[in-house]
Amino acid sequence: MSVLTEISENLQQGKAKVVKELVQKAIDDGIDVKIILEEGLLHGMGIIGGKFKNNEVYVPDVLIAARAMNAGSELLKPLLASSGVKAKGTVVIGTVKGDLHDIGKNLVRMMMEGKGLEVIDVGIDVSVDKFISKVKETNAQIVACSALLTTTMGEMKNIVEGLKAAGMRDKVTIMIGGAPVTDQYCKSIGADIYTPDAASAADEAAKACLKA
Ligand code: B1M
Repeated sequence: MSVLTEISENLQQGKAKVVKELVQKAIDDGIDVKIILEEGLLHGMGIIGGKFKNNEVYVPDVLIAARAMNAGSELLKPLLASSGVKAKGTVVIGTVKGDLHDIGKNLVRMMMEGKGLEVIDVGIDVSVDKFISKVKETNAQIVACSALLTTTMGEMKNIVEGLKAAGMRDKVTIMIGGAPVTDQYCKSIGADIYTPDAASAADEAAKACLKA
């Protein structure tokens, strides 16, 4: 079995220590860092994402796989930076104002990172102004908003309106999600993309960054 396949398989099993050792071995063997990232780490995370979507694995499996991915990507980060490999796009993600639920949002972040995107997590209870200023500051192509309460999902409309008022609406793709959110709601507030789960959110974000 190649070291890249071993990285992918151990990542799927959530073996952070082994993944770290294998990534170091791959680096020492002179394998290109981009190949280690794409054919080892991102490959494994992609498989976990697909299984999560199909209910073949559950939240804890994704969390431990993501921890293994982080262990491996920590070693790659400085090498990726010096070899000029850029993230495939930038996403600002957060849970909307008044809402403290972050488990789903964190999963979306991890899956997006698993697609090679740079994800800036602004946390929970995030105001419209904070979303907008972070998008401005980072030139993000995507703003991703999570809401778990029927009482807070209305904040997503305020984010759409806030971006319009700031003259930034055409420059950024607005993605929304969370248990009470629907595609119909997404259309009604003029956001761009609704996805029901973390894996599809990551797929759609990667596609949107390719188009941007
Ligand atoms: Co709260 N809570 N909660 N809660 N909580 C819910 C959401 C609720 C449905 C429970 C219930 O009554 N049955 C209910 C909401 C009712 C409603 O509005 N319709 C509720 C309530 C009422 C409340 C409080 C008001 C309770 C109170 O204090 N009286 C309070 C509100 C606090 C606040 O936010 N201001 C509250 C508090 C809390 C805790 C702090 C205790 C805790 C949150 C801890 C944390 O997140 N760190 C909590 C929890 C854990 C839940 C439940 C049990 C689980 C939520 C969760 O993490 N699910 C939840 C009931 C439930 O959902 N069964 C409930 C797992 C997670 C992986 O799923 O977040 O849906 P989810 O994410 C999914 C998708 O939705 C999607 O991808 C994820 C994975 O595939 N997704 C996106 C999420 N964001 C996305 C963004 C995207 C795309 C997809 O694009 C950008």
